[in-house]
Amino acid sequence: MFRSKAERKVTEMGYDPSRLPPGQYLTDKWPVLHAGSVPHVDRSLWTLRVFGEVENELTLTWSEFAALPHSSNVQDIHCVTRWSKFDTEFTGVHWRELAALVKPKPTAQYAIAHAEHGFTANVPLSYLADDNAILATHGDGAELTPDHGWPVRLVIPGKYFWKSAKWLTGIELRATDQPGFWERYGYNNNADPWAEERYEF
Ligand SMILES: Nc1nc2c(c(=O)[nH]1)N[C@H]1C(S)=C(S)[C@@H](COP(=O)(O)O)O[C@H]1N2
Ligand SMILES: [Mo]
Repeated sequence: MFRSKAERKVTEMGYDPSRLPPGQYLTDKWPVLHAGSVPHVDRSLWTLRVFGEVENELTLTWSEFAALPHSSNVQDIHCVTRWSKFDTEFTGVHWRELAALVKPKPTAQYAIAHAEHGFTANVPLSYLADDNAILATHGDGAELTPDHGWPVRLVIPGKYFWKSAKWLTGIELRATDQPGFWERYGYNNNADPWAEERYEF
């Protein structure tokens, strides 16, 4: 028995329906979603600043970032607007490569992703340190397109996809939490799709 029409469709598409969080439907496309316009980023001027509760604040240029060890992972992504996409492959730089350089202080408990146009997204630092989190340059085998966050986007695994900031420009470590762009707008702070942590009201 299927819980829903959406689950039956997942099965017809050849997937285990238990991979679909409640209230979601599966798409095989990669939809584009964000507030505002796609920023025009000049990668030769792009920098990534890692700052806050760290021993060594750091600003990396694109060539410095690109020289760090890269890795890949595969994961399911879930947007709060109810689309899910399975088996998305991301390639990029894992947080551990940056952590080794900046040395987080013991007080660092939360990470705020900073992006173009002042966008922010907050998570506990443990979410950023997860094996499947990544500062991605590629998605599904191709360089990210501008609308998916080129040149670098964050991917936070297992949470609604608004936690995964596109057009990343910085990571701030903090001792205390601070709501990001969508969280200030009323989205749930934790964003677990399995618990349907969508909105605060
Ligand atoms: N900078 C920025 N990143 C963002 C957003 C945004 O508005 N600005 N929206 C988020 C939301 S709500 C989603 S669902 C995903 C969508 O990523 P995609 O367009 O690559 O599918 O980006 C997230 N990252
Ligand atoms: Mo979203």
